[in-house]
Amino acid sequence: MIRKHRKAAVTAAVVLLSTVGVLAAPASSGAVNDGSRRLPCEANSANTFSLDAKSGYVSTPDGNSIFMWSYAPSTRGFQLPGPTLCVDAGVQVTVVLHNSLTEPTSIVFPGQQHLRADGRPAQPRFDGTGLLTSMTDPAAAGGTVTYTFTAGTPGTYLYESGTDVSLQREMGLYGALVVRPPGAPDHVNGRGDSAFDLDREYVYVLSEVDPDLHLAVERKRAYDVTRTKARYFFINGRSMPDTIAPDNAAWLPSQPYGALVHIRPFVPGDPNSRPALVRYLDAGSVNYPFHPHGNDQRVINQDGQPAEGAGGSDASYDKFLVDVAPGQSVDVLDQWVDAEHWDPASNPIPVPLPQLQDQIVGPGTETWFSENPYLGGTPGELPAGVVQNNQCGEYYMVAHSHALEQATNFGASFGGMMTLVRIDPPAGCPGS
Ligand SMILES: [Cu+2]
Repeated sequence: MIRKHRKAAVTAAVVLLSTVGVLAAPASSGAVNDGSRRLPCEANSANTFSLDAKSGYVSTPDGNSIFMWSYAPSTRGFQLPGPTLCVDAGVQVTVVLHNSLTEPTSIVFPGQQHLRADGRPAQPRFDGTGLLTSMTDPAAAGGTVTYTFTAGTPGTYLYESGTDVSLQREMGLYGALVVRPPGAPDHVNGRGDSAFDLDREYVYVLSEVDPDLHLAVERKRAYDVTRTKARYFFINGRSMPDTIAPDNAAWLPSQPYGALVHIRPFVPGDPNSRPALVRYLDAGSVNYPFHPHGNDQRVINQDGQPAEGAGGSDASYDKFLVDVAPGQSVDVLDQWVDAEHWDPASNPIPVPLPQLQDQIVGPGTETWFSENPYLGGTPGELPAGVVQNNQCGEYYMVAHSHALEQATNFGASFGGMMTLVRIDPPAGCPGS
């Protein structure tokens, strides 16, 4: 496994050079995409959102163009996934769904309470033979339905189609709903130990598509949703290397959300030193076993529930590979500790620091990767003759689905459900 990962890291370096470095040039500041920004999400004081179910296209890194359905914000164009909606727990939320598709569609809001459709308690629909056709009231083609609900407990949720689900989910009708604890947007839930850095908050909507099925739907040909074969695997509607491009990259007009995680190493005793937060959501129909290289992630919240034991005791836990099941959400904290602050006396797991040379993964003598949660190596410390290709001594760790067929673009390795975690030197990175 290690050998495979090291090989992957080499390729990551090549991909990174060509994508982060070069393509970041159009950014107005001229800075490299370092992934720092506030979570792009829709929020307003009325907690009212207008979504348009419509068709559009997404692009894949191998040059393909896939016909999709999604929930577009009514004020903007088509996007995949649907817009991330951010609300506080307990508030009344209104979602107006306009259906621009040619068949009925709906939205279900798992984990939310008191769901009503057009003012009436939401109801499932059945056909004349008693078969379930929709888990909630749909909007007819060209029609509108207004949903209201009370936002559930703090955490991360899917909103997705409840109609002809096998097809409509595959076609892309899903998005993320982030429910925050009132008055504490920088916490995942009501627990004090769920604090995170608001400039390092990421949603990963995981999904996959079978392009043959999408083409059949586009051309109105027959298809069989029980015989799909996924070829593309998305984080936020993008595949590697598009996943590490910035939010709203001009060359991905219908795929606005990036997935490059940016971390500053943890500094013990510094109240401003907080972990990054990744909110995983599985919008597909199979499990996605996701992991970053080099470090565990701390699972603190799942399906809108804190990892908590009896009497409110902390039941969060470290996990190397987070297996996200269909419909599930898992919220994790990401944190690295730099070598300077590594203390073998106080650390319960005495992981030996690798030699600088062992952190190098070629080709030749280039630095990219440490395979270790403890970072070493600032530009001044590098051995003689070592070339530094990155910006300021930062590390890049690969993070991907470990079901390796999900880390491909139509069978080509090192694509699909994969991204990078960037860890800066403790002092920060000038110019980023
Ligand atoms: Cu791996």
